[in-house]
Amino acid sequence: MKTLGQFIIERQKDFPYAKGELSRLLRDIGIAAKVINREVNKAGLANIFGYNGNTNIQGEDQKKLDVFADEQLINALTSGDECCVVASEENDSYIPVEHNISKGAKYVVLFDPLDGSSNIEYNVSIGTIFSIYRRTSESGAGQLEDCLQAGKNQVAAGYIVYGSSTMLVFTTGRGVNGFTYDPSIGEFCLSHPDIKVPEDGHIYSVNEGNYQKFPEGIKKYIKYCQEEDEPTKRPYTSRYIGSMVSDFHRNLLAGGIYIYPSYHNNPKGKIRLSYECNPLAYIIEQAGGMATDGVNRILDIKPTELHQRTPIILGSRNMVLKVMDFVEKYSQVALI
Ligand code: AHM
Ligand code: MG
Repeated sequence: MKTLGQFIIERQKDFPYAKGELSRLLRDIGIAAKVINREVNKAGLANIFGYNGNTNIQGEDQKKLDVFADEQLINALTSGDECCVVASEENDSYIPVEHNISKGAKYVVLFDPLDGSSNIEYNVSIGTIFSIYRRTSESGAGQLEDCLQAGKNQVAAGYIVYGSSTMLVFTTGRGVNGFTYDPSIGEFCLSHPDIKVPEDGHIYSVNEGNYQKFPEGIKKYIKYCQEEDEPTKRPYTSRYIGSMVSDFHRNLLAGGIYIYPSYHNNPKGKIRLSYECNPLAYIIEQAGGMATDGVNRILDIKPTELHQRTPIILGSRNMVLKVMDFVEKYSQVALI
């Protein structure tokens, strides 16, 4: 059995000039994940359900657990020496780490502290998603430009899913590895080495309640998924949890596709480019899958604002290619 700590140290040997900063960063995220996991698991007992009375920058009501997870990650990341700036879905602005200026901190971490928060009350899987970049600014504390990098610049990305068991899955650009939390020893242990997403999947995940508002290409693809066709094993199975990280995790292992498209009063969709789409796009590509907004590769999109949203289609390669065909054929206007 290999723990996350052992795995990280082992991998670091492959980078002879690395100073171990990225390893320490991943370890810090792993520790924050354990604390968040503990609170998520006892949420029904502690007074931590419900709203805290505030709204976040996107106008969404904040829940107590969202805020708790956010604080845990900010503390874990800013108390180490590695980060020059962090930014989170729950905060209006980025947070420069002033006290790390003299230490030459070079990493930028963006995260969604608790994805799928509409499910918190109901014992449904939720997760944490993170994305790590090297800074692009030259000096001082990290700045907005460091946070507005295209996803292809990521040096690592991952997520933790708090489900029937808790798992941490991450990539540093050399494959995807999954670790299951063993509460009896308090460690994440390697359980899913070198994850590859099946090229052809049979699960589609989309909020079909919005069907009438979707672009024509997406509507046609959903109908395609529902048609009977023996050779392609259709109809496909519909599964939508409403926690992207959980839908993504299942589709990564089983093969499938997650779609959150634009719809008419919401041309950019709902999902945030830097906190959710980029890290999951990096992981899916590392696992052999694809991620697109319908036209552009997600990892090529250069964000212009911190909380930017984008339509997203990601998962098994052949399923994503199929959606792109439908989009090209039926949606006169590009998805974005
Ligand atoms: P959140 O980060 O505030 O939880 O929002 C993102 C979530 C995704 O996890 C999920 O797939 C989607 O929003 C669900 O939205 P909808 O209820 O519109 O289908
Ligand atoms: Mg989210």
